[in-house]
Amino acid sequence: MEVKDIVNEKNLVYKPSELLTGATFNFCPGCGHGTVVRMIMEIVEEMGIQGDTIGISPVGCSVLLYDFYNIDVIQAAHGRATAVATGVKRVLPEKFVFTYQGDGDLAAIGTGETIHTCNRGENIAIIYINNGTYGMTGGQMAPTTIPGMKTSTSPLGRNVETMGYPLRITDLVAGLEGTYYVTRQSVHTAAAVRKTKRAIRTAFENQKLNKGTSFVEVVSSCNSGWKMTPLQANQWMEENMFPYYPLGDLKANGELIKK
Ligand SMILES: Cc1ncc(C[n+]2csc(CCOP(=O)(O)OP(=O)(O)O)c2C)c(N)n1
Repeated sequence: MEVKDIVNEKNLVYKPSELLTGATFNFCPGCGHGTVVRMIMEIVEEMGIQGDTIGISPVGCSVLLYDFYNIDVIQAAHGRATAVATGVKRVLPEKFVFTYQGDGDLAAIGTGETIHTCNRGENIAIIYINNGTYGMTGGQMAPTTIPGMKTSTSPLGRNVETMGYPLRITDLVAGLEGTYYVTRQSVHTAAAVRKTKRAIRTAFENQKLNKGTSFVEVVSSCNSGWKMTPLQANQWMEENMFPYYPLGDLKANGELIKK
C-alpha cells in the first residue's frame, strides 16, 4: 500500500467548514478555543444560515473571530459583547446572533451586561470559554480562577480570604427567568466535543424558535497560561476544574435541572 492509497479524499474523516476563511488560528496548540471556534462554523454551515448569522467577538484570545469566519462579525469592547448582540438582534430579529467570549470578558468586566442580557431573555446564543484565567494578557487571575490555582497575579494560588470566591456565572444565569437553556460542556475528548457541538446547535435552534437566551459555557484548558503541556493541562482540568464546574445541563426548555 502506498501513501496515496491512504491519504486521499475517500478516507477523509474531517474537513474544515467552507465557512472558515483558512486564516491561521492564533490559538496555542492544545487550547480549546480552536475546537469551539471551528465547530460554530460547522453548525452554521449545517444549518445553512451563513448569510443570516452575525457573531460578536470579545477582547481576548478570540478577538480575531472576524479573520477566521466567512460571516459577519462585530468586535465589541471588553465585556460588552452581549450588549452589542442585544442591539443587533433587536434591529435584525430574523438573524441568528451569537456572542463568543472568554471568562475575563464575560464574567469580569462584562458581569453587568451578561446578567442583564440574560435577565431580559434576549433571544441570542452566548458561548463562553472558561479557562480560569485571562489567557491573552498573560494568565492573570480571573473571576473563574479556582481556589489555590496559581496565576501570574496569584503566584501563591488564589486565596479566597483575600481574593474572594470563584464566580460560577453559569449557575447564576440559570436562575434568571430570561434564560431558556443553560449548559456547561468541555472539549477535552472526542465525546466531549460531540456533546458541545450538540449544545451549541441547540442554542442556535432555540433562537430560531424565539425561546430567549441560550448560554453555553465550555470549560477549557489554557495550557500556556497554566504553564503545562496540553496533556497535563487536560488532566489538571479534569481533576481540578470539573469538580468545581461540573459538566452537564443546568437548565433545559426553560426549566432548572434538579440534581
Ligand atoms: C476595553 C478593553 N479592556 C481591556 C483590554 C485588555 N485585554 C485584552 S484581552 C484581555 C483578557 C481576556 O481574557 P479572557 O476574557 O479570559 O479571554 P481569553 O484570552 O482567556 O480567551 C484583556 C484584559 C482590552 N483589549 N480592551
